[in-house]
Amino acid sequence: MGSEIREHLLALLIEHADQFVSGEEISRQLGCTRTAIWKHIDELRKAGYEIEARPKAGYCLRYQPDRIAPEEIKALLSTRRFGHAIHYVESVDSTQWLAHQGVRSGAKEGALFLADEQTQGRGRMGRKWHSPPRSGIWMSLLLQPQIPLNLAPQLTLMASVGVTRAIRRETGLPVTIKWPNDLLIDGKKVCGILTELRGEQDQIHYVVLGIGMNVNTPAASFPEDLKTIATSLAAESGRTYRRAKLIAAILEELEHVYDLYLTEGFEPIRHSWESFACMLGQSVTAHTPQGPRQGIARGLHASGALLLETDEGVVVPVYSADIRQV
Ligand code: BT5
Repeated sequence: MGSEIREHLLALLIEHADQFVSGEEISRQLGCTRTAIWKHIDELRKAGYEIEARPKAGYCLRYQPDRIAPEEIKALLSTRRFGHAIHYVESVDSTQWLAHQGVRSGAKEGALFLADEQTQGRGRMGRKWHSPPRSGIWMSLLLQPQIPLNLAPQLTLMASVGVTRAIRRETGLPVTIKWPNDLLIDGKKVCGILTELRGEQDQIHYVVLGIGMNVNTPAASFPEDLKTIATSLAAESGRTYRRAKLIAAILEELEHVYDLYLTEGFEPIRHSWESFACMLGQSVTAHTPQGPRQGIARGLHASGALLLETDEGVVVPVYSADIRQV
């Protein structure tokens, strides 16, 4: 109950940031006493918010720390279901693990699991994902699409379209997509997407969509092996971003693109994906489990596979590979 009131109070202060809201108005909107409000203001201050209090004028939010606790995100969210349930922890091995656990405890589609730090963040095929404290977005979203198992790879592409739109909308940075799941700025990786699913026979039980994004990470702080291949939104733009605002935008764009996918299928997603793709028309090497293949990246197959035109002029679909520009 207390945290719900605090969520409302924060939402109200954020809505009127840099303006005074009277104690009377707050207690009317929240349906609680002036003493209760004072207690919640005190707690928000302890969490790092600067809230000015003036007799007669009321309360005014002067500074918000870059927190990603549920109330921060919910105050900015306008989705119908994504992110309505948020499970936040300060530190965890992997938010993917939190989400799989969440399903066992009854979490539903749209539930979000996020952390300020991951100690064992993971990428695809057992690779590691560097997830230092408070500088990025490390989150996992639960989906339960009623689609056949063989269409699951389309979900990663769908997600990369949604996340690209969110970054472009919030930052104006020229993010592009490298097949299948890398979001790049100027050739460097700013975000990766990991889709893990559980299913049986031909039916998907659920999907955990993991999103890792470097937001305020200073370029110099990346480990040596990432310095030349990774970047952050802040490193590219020279300014910092509020992670809660980015998360709200990601959830909104993801919900929009997911609903489009469920109602109209993959075709509109395929078009958007191609408009954001960074290597189409270029010579690439696809490092597949069967060995390297060279060709020109031509676009997306209806299944989500990458279409590669070989030297012999034959167009072949590539289902699993790491792509490098030649
Ligand atoms: C990915 O794998 O790009 C998927 C990353 C998904 C991370 C999210 S965070 C929330 C959720 N919880 C998790 O535990 N995971 C998900 P892949 O395509 O395999 O790329 C991994 C490679 O990217 C590594 O081998 C490094 O070369 C590079 N890399 C690692 N950390 C990075 C970072 N922070 N920024 C950019 N590149 C990174």
